[in-house]
Amino acid sequence: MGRLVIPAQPAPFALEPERTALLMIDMQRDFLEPGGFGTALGNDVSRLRTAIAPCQSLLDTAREAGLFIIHTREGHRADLSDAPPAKLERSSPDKRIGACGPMGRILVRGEPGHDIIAELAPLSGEPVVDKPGKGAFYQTDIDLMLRNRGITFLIVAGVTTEVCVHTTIREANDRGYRCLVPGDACASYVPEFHEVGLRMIAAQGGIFGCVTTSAEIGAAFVAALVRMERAEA
Ligand code: TIU
Repeated sequence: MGRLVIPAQPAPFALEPERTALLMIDMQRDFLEPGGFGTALGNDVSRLRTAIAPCQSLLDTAREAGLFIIHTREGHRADLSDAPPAKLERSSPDKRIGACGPMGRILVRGEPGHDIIAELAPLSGEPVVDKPGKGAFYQTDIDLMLRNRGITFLIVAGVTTEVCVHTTIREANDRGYRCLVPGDACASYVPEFHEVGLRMIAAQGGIFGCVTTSAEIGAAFVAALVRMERAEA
């Protein structure tokens, strides 16, 4: 497909599609639907729904372009042996990780709440990485999977902007990946944190990466696909 340049802040982001992966971070029922971990933490989970349509559009673009797609899920083993006591103790016993809620045990693997929302269900061939922490690189094999594919560019979307998306971008940036964040495909329970979180990524010359929109990414890939079809005709 050749090199693509996507308008972004603080500067246009050039990527090679063959070396680019889309990371969909934690678009799980536990965060986006009422009665899960997000609710247990005292949040209005409806705030995250703005990211769903832009994430669907990114998935359509990535699937059409043949990008490597990885979905992540935050959660723990049923015996909670991989959940640090400091993380468990943060909430009251009836609302903490492992407690029973309307979508099963909160943030536990295999429970209904741990699933990715139906609107963004992974297709077969799209790996799902289960992570015990906020960052997608901490105690997972995602780095190995990306390096095996020669991936150096990451498009990172999902929830929440200032928690799991930010932590993942910081981890990726330190490992040498070039990160692009479509801001509208991320969301936070706290709108101010979303805005500031995006500004923090692009500040200081793009200290953690570049920020764009799902529409800019879609348009750049559509234009590249059209160029390819014309060249083949
Ligand atoms: N996925 C993710 O961001 N985990 C969180 O716990 N986020 C909150 O904003 N709480």
